[in-house]
Amino acid sequence: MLIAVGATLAILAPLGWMWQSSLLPDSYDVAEMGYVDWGGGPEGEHHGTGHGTPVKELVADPNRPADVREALTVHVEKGRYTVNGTSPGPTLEATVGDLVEVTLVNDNVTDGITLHWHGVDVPNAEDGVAGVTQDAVLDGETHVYRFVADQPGTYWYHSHQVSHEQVRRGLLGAFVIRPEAAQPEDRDELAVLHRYAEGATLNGEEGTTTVDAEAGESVRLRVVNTDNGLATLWVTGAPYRVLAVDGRDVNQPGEIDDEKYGVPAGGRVDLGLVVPEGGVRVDFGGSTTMVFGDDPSAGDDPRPPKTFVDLLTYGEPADIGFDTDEPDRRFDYRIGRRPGFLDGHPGLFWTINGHLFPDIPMYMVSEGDVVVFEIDNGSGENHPMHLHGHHAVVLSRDGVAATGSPWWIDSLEVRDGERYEIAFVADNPGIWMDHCHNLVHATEGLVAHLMYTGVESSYLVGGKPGNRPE
Ligand SMILES: [Cu+2]
Repeated sequence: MLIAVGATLAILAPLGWMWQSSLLPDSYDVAEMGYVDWGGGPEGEHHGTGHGTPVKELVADPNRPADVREALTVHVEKGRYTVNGTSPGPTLEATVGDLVEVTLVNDNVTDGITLHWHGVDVPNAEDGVAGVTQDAVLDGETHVYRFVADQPGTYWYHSHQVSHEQVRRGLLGAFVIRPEAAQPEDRDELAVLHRYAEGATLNGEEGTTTVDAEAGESVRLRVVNTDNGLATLWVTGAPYRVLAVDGRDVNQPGEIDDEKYGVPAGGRVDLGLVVPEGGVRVDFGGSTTMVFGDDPSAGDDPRPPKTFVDLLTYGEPADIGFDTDEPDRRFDYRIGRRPGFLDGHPGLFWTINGHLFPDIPMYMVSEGDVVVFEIDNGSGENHPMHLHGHHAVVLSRDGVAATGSPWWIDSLEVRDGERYEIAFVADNPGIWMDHCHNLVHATEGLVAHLMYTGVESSYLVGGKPGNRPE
């Protein structure tokens, strides 16, 4: 009897301790959670103790007038979010160099909302992460975002408050930054992929979207994956090129004939193609389709090619502008999975370097550092990893060096069993989320942050605004 009680206690006591220690306070500073990882670089001022620049002061030039002004009003009805009455919301457009000013209006969302400019490397206070870079914008409130659209490309905006719910239910839209000079393509088309409760859509429409294009026209097709999983696309009737990935041009992209392409969750790709006599068709996972001119498949659903385009070898090498041989910081982002507690709830949760949220690394950098991350996924599932505020270049996958065009990403599909090395220059001070863009996984603990020395936090997760970034 005593042995049984002792054995039970031996199991229950540590479990009780694990449960207790997983409980999150009502409000907390992400900069104070977990442990500090200096990545082998110099240890600067510990965050939280210094008198650094507050996140809220990291803004665009407040004296510069806006070139583009928009107002976006978010409304929720029967669990469906709209922006200015539609979902996807209106496509924002700017020309490179414009100062963009967006006024977000919360019409009736009781949880509060924010806007994150996915892939646009904005100043930290404009990044739209509730509890990290701002407070959630509550019912009846407004918030103004200001930033320079400094890189042409395809981006999108979405909520980063209760994002696993609000994004899935439609709080999103595309954002296109055009180059100063006219593009060489005759046509510029957008394909925003989103799966609502009713099914897969393309620019909000189910099934086939037909574009009335003539043979000989060249097309830039901007594909935005707003879902939680990889979007697979393939082209029938003509070869295609990958012109840009995550808002960065591919150097000398070659013609692709018989390969499909995978867009990670949150990622974007610009495809280039020329409409042939007889038309061309793009399939997105089979249930939505875009046809230019006639449908070349003539009634049959074309089968996807067997292999994916591999960006590790696609295109031609070019200078990336910095040296990655001796980085200032080198970090591990090792993803695993194990049973445990998250805020008192038992479950199977993601780990980062063996730790469960919130006992995870705070990756510390200083401005100007060359930073290398090794992302290693041994978790049993794929993870589309998204670093805010920066574009990183892929150095290698599973130890094999990249030999194609510089492969710049803000959203990277890291399949189970894969190991990537990526590098970037720390040139945008702040506190930046570095998380999985399968937003359900983010709620299951796959969230860390990159923080600059000399910066201190301005906001708390939880608290009165009920900030819940995931
Ligand atoms: Cu994930």
